Amino acid sequence: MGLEDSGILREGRILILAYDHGVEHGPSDFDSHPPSADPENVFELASRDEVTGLAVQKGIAEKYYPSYSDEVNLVLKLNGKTSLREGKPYSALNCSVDYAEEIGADAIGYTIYPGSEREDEMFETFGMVQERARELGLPVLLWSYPRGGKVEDDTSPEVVRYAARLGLELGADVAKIKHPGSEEAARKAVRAAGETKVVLSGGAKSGDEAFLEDVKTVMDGGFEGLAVGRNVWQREDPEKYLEALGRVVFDGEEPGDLI
Ligand code: FBP
Repeated sequence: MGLEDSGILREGRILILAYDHGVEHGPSDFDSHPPSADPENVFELASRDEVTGLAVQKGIAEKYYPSYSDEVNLVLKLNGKTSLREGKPYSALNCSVDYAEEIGADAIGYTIYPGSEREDEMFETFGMVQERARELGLPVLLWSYPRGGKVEDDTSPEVVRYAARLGLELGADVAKIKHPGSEEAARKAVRAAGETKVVLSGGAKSGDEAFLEDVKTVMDGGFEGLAVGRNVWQREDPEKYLEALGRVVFDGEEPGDLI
């Protein structure tokens, strides 16, 4: 199955809702907008037309995806880490590609922290995951997050460009990377990624218009879209915000009057 067959790439665009934060940050991420703590509400959001995929860990997929399999394209996140641990950046596999396929995943998601002293282990595991995903025909989405080691600023244009290139080199269909700060830097990251598609990682919630502006900048720089969590489901009216995001991502509209 290719990215387009999976539905995750639509009209050349990607708008994934990320919802693995219960693992990565813990439930406190849901406190500012309590309805977001209920996965059902997020599956409802992911059922909207603007959304091309929902990225969750396997426990959430097992319990909620069966009721939404017709409306939602599932990106199963295969690894993760909590904010409770200390030590070098590392994200451990907790779900196999085979199991992801069994529960109906349309694609798999995987995080690496290039630069970490544990980079070797993460590359090794990702290599096996990527190959198995190819055998099963599942598209591969890589959360490419340089961190640790020599990485001082994970949003510097050069570090982000490197992250994009790693997506291509390591065999991802989509590389999810940070905002490199400008349209020109976005363009360079896209060029570095070659045939691999590039999407923006959302980050902590910012202003309504400010985030739309960020998205517009990278779209103008050639990104295919975004994979975003807090900047959608932490908002008071996530439906309305998704509609605005959809107009920037799919229709190339200017953020000015959308919110
Ligand atoms: P956000 O849009 O909320 O930043 O989500 C993107 C994401 O990659 C999530 O999939 C993940 O839970 C989170 O960011 C991890 O963020 P970090 O590694 O910076 O804590």
